[in-house]
Amino acid sequence: AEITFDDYPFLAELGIEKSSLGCFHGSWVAGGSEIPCICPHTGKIISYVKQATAEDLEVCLSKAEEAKNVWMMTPTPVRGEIIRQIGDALRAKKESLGKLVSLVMGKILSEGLGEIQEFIDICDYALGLSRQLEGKILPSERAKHVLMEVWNPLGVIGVISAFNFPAAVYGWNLAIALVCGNCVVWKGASSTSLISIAVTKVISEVFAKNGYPEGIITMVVGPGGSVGEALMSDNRIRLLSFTGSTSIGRHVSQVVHNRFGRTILELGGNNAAIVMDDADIEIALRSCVFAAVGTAGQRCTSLRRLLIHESLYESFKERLIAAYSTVRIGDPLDPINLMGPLHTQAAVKEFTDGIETIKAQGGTIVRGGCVVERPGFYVEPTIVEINHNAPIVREELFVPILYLIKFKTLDEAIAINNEVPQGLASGLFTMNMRNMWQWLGPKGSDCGLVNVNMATSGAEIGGAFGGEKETGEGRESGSDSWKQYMRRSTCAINFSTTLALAQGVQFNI
Ligand code: UN1
Repeated sequence: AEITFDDYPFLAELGIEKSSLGCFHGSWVAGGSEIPCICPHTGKIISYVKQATAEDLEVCLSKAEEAKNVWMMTPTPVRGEIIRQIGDALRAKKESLGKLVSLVMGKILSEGLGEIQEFIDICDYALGLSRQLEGKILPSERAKHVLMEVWNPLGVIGVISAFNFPAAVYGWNLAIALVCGNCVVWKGASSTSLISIAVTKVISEVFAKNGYPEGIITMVVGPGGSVGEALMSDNRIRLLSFTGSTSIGRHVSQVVHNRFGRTILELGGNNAAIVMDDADIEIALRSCVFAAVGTAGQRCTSLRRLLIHESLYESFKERLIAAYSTVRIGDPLDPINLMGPLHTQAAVKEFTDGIETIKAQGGTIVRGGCVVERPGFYVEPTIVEINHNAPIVREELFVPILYLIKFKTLDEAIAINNEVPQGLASGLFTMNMRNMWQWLGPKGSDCGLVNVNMATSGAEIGGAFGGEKETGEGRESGSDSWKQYMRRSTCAINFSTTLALAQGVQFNI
């Protein structure tokens, strides 16, 4: 079955057709096989996309190599102005793009719109950066010498993004990479290819309108095995930013590092929040429900493990169960709903398999646990009581299953927070400053995102986003993440009339 296009006028507004070509390098092409794009709410086909081949990717790469000569020589504030225009073009289409994200990915409209807002925000941020990408001048030990740092673009970078943030994660990488003077080759998730296409249309128009060459931004929809591998192994890609599973990330890391390319890896999370006995319970409750149920548990920052102090364990559990019951599930485009479907049928299987494993490992389902009998890929948001040592608790299930774990002391809770292989997001609810500073310090949370009175999801673009351990490496978005998208030259300059060697070395010829 297929959807009726007339029911979704925003598709036409965004130039989406019944059949699209999945590669852009100035023109739309694609020589590969066709894949359907499925709506997770109904299970119906939205439209078809023809995938790119390795040959199509090759054209993207060679055009990018060509275009970098223009883009990297464009003054940084002028690049900033182009990014400002990209932000404005996204603002003009925010409503339709947000709806497309909801239709294709399955997240509720408010989150779909939020994702486009995140893209707009990072454009604003990059515009500001365009006047601030700064180098240092450092003291030299030699008279009349200067040590200086100069930052230059890398050239061409690759972005492989995931289905769950089909626009924003590209946005973080794109805006920062562009302001730094790089061309960007993007491979989004195949199942969200309509979003890659719509976003690329909006952005490429800005470059074309300003008379820039083709190839500054290019895009491919294609199989990981051929197109993805080609992108990873190509020496022209100086930096590859990859978002996805830890197992694929491990492979990406090996391939890219084997050729001494750089990576930013945003892999699995297994995020915990700790509710202390002195917490503001209202804030803790609302924040944890959003983090666990929001995006149907399909954020890498979603709350997976909720650690509750023993003194309020039972009462907090009851309130959580009650709060879950108020979460309306259904059509993500209907604003009445707070939770949409899972993204694919495979995710539903991950959920049902996960529930079986949880039961086999001694877990108890205290709420939910079932597939919702209706069209589309719906499951119940689920709460489980389980021993923190159960093997399943160390894995990331990318579905709305929340583990409740009881603890006695903060030391014990921090140890549980840190005992999993992943290290992305974490949150502590407390009103006690001693607890807070312990949490933020060397013996506190070992994650990349360490929150207080806030659960694990919903980071702002101004900070550096990323994790530790099996979550990968590198940071995206704000703070000084831009440095990863540039190469640093340390420049030693002699303006004296003699030759002086460092460390006082004498070498008389
Ligand atoms: C992701 O799930 O891949 O912090 C990214 C958040 C969002 C980004 C999540 N701003 O939850």
